[in-house]
Amino acid sequence: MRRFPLPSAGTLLAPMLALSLVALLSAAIRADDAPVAISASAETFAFTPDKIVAHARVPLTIELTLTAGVHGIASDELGIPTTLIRPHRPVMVSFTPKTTGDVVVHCAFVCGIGHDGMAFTVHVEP
Ligand SMILES: [Cu+2]
Repeated sequence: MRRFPLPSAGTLLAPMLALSLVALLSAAIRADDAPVAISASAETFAFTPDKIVAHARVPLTIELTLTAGVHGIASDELGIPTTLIRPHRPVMVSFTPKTTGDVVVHCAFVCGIGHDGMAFTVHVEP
C-alpha cells in the first residue's frame, strides 16, 4: 500500500494564521468604515436622522432600513442611483461626494400622503 506523507504542523498552521490575520484586518477596516445607519418611517414619512455629515472625495456608505411601506432614495448630485427600500431588507448605498455643501436627498418612491416632504440632508464638509 502506498503511503502519502502527512503535512507538518507548520505547513498546516501557516495558511490558517494568514487567514486569521486577513480576517482581523478586514474587521478593523470595517470598523473604521462603518456605514451610517438611516431608517425610513412609513408612519411619519421621515428619514432618521434627517441630516448626516460626509466629506468631499471620501467614500461613505449608508445603511437604509425600513419596517413598513416602501420608500427610496436617489441623488444625481451625489451619484446615488434610484434605490428602493423595502421592509426588513436593509440596503447599503455607497457614494463619494465630489463637492462641499448641503445636498437634500428626497424620497424617490411615491409612498403616500407625506411623500413630498420626505427627505434627508447630506452635509458635505471639506
Ligand atoms: Cu416617498
